[in-house]
Amino acid sequence: MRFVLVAFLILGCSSAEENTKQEGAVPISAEPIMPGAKTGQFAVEKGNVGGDERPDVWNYYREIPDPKDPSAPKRVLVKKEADLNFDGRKDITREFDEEGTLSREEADLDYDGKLDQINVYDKGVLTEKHVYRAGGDKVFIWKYFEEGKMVRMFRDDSGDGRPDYCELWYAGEKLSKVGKDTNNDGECDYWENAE
Ligand SMILES: [Ca+2]
Ligand SMILES: [Ca+2]
Ligand SMILES: [Ca+2]
Ligand SMILES: [Ca+2]
Repeated sequence: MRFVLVAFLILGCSSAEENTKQEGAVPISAEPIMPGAKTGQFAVEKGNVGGDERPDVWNYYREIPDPKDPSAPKRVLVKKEADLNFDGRKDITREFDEEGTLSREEADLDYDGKLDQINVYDKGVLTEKHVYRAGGDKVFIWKYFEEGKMVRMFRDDSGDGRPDYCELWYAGEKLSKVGKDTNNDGECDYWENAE
């Protein structure tokens, strides 16, 4: 696991450039990656580290005009996908904001084809983490962060996909309140102070 993750990170730095040099980027027209995207607005580069013929890494770029050189538009990385265990199925997706900073990460950590975790970032700092129930397709735990520290944690113990157990934390260090959803509307409404 560590090895393939490292490979992914290294690829993130180098493969795009190398691919461009070697074979040129392959523009895509059938797969716009953002709502409302115009055909041809994005380019994708594919990398292969698995030793077979299939690509394992996909980098998606938005092309923006370069005022210094109008003939060569600049490319901004907007999304990166990778098949970490080389089974042909993508396991991790990372999206980047306009500054090129990580904004969202979706991962299938056990490679069963089902999402296990979503991380949301604001300017590269973690703000939300959603953990899916093992083998299922519903979120089990929601964590919310402020300045990188957990301040709220919600959990779905009943398995209906909505929180029924809640915790409030002081700056990720001290549990402050524990809540329950007593009327089954997906929001905690009965709270006790934590000791
Ligand atoms: Ca895979
Ligand atoms: Ca999974
Ligand atoms: Ca529930
Ligand atoms: Ca409730």
